Formats: sequence, structure tokens, C-alpha cells
Amino acid sequence: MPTDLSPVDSALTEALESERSRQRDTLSLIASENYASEAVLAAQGSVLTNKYAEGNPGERYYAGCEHADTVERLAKERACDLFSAEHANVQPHSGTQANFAAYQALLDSGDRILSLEMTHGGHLSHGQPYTAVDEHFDVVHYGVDEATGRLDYDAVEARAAETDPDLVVSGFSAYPRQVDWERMQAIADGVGAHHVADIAHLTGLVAAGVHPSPVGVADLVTGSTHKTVRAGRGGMVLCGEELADSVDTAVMPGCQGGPLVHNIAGKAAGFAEALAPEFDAYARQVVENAQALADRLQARGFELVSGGTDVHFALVDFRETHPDLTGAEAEAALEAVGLVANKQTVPGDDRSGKVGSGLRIGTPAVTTRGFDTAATVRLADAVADVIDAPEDEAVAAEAAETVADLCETFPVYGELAVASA
Ligand code: DSN
Repeated sequence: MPTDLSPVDSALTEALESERSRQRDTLSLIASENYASEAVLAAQGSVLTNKYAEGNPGERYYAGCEHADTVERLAKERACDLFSAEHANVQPHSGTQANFAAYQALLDSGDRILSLEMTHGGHLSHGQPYTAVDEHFDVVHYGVDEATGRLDYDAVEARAAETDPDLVVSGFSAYPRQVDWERMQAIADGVGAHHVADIAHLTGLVAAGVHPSPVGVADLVTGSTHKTVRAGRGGMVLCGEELADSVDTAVMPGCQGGPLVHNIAGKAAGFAEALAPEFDAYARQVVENAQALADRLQARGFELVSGGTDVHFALVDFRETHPDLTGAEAEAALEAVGLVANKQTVPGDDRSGKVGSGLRIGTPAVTTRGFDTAATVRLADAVADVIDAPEDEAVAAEAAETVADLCETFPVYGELAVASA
């Protein structure tokens, strides 16, 4: 089977080779990114991309699904083992699809959803303006305490009482602290609402027991599968048996047609790796590295939302320390030296999401490359140097040298064929 695209498509080959070089020669600090294993890449790049398999294993709408069935059963069983869930639907194409299916499974059109405001760390699929979620449901929001950057559960409870939602969403994209799932469930119970916990960012930490699990606490748990858990790209919904049929129907035909069986194979491959004992050490190291990063940035005078982190990223707030610097400018200055992070709004931000006054800096991907806390402190110093002097060419040159050295010391992928890398 050809793994080299060059005889048929040189433009595409060049783009893939360039992307492979970019990933090799820069450091991904985007908290939602990771480097999939070669097994996951092989599964996702397999002939399963050719197969239609609407339906569930053993009850498909098409012939020829016996191997797709095996693949999907493996992914479902492994997801259930990994997250101690009774039922897993592994067909959602993304975390956003998983969330939409969860809402479809639990709500009627027009019902009210209470979720975290996006500028405070929520996600688009929790019902931000212009989304299908906002179009189909009545969405209201809660926030974090702007002074502490943390959830004030009493305030969330008061907001739930005030807004009387049908569903409460917990689990976030840019909240650097542990979530108290039991308290969120109690808040939902208090107003007779359902509770969906979105662990898209936390999958790997939850799987490894480094963050408490909402499985068995919330009605439904949703997530993407390619972030901290490092499996094939896509989403999943976890639940108890009593909601299994509703969830399966909400995914297909509710909001999707044919599943992406090649990605489901990637999920199966990555879940097997996350079930291996070494994965727990990886997840612990992700958090230790994030805390080392946070400590070093604070020692260098930076302000962090909530004053630190319990999870896989630190969220820097420039408003006090670098009032003239935007998140977008910081992102660009860092990218120029090979440090790829993302701008972020911070609680109470006056700047838009396209600019932001903060930066989210994550450690899942560099930890996959083998970073320990000493390497992470070097990385933190390079980040701090560049942000303190974004126009200084000598500083940029030195940071770029540090990045090159770290990339060489902690390589990713080696000599994979371009079509697989
Ligand atoms: N885009 C992801 C993130 O960066 O948080 C969420 O889907």
C-alpha cells in the first residue's frame, strides 16, 4: 500500500512534509493538542476510511460491516474500561458533536441550558452565540469569580435558582482548577435539571485518576478523544445503561450519519495505550509540568488566572503586568521562535476572543515528547523572555535556540513516512 503521496500529488506531499517539519521543529503548547502515537496514526490512516457503517455494531444499515463492528466494539469496550462507564458511544466526530448529541438525548427544542460563559473558560458547544446549540436551545450562563478566577459554587447555585435551567453543563476549555462534579450535580439536582460534564480537556487526567471523574456522577459525560487521552481524533459520550439508547439515537440519526470508522479505530488504539500502566505516569507528569510552568512564570512576575493550576495548562493574564500586550501579540511573538500557544480571553476581559488579554499554555504535547520539570522550566523561561521583550531580536534568537535544542533533545515521530506523519 503506498505511503508516499509524491507520485500522485506533489502539492499535497509538500504540505504534509511541511507540517511534519513544523511539528518536529516547534513545541506545541496548545492545551488541547497532543502527538498521537504511530499506532493511532496508522489506524486513522487505514482502509477503514472507505467503509460506511451507519448504525451500531451488529445492527448496521449496510453490508460488509463485520470488521467495522470489531473495531467499534473494541473502542467501546476500551472506553468503558478506561473511564469505568457502563456505556460508551464512540461515534461522535468531535467533542462538539458529542455535546450536541448529549443535549439532544436529554432535552426538547427550546429547553434551557446553563453553562459557563466562554470568556470565562467555557466552550462554543456549550451554547455560545451563532452556534446550533444557541439556535435550538435557550442558553444562559454562569461565570467564575473574577477576583479569584475560580468557580464560586454558591454563586453558580444562585444562578441556577435564578434561571431554572433544564440542563447544567460543567467541564471547561480554559479553567485551570479541578472541578467539583458532585457539587455541580447537586446544583443541577437542586433545580431538577440534567447535568452534562464535558471532560474534553480532562480525558487523560480522568482516565489516569489525576483528576476526579464525573462518570457515575453526571447524567452524561462527553469528551473529545485526541486531547490529553491521546487517542484518535473525535468525540465520545459516556453514560449508564439507562441512557444508552437515548444517546445512541441522539448521535445517529439525531445529529450524524455514517461514523468515521477509521477514527474509531484510532480511538481504540489510543484507548489501549491509555489503559497501559505507563499512561498514568504520563498524565501525572503532564500536571507536574504544568505546575512547574506555572511556578516559574509566577516567579518571573506573571499573573496567572486562579494563581496556579491543578490541570494541564496555565492561563496567563497580562492585564496587570503587561497592560499594552494582547494575547494575540504574545501568541505571534512566541510562534516566531517556535513556541506555539494560543491567545485566550481571561475572566472579565475587555478584549474580544480574537485578541484576548491572556495566553493558555499547555503541557500535554511536550510531555508526550518526554519533557520533565527541568525542561519545562527552560521552556517557561523562554516564554517569559519573549513576552517580556517581544520586539527584541537578540532575545528572540536566544529563545529560538532553546526551542531548537529542546526539540532535538525531545524528538517526535522520527522518520515516519509522510502520509502517516
Ligand atoms: N479547540 C479546543 C480547545 O482548544 O480548547 C476545544 O475544542
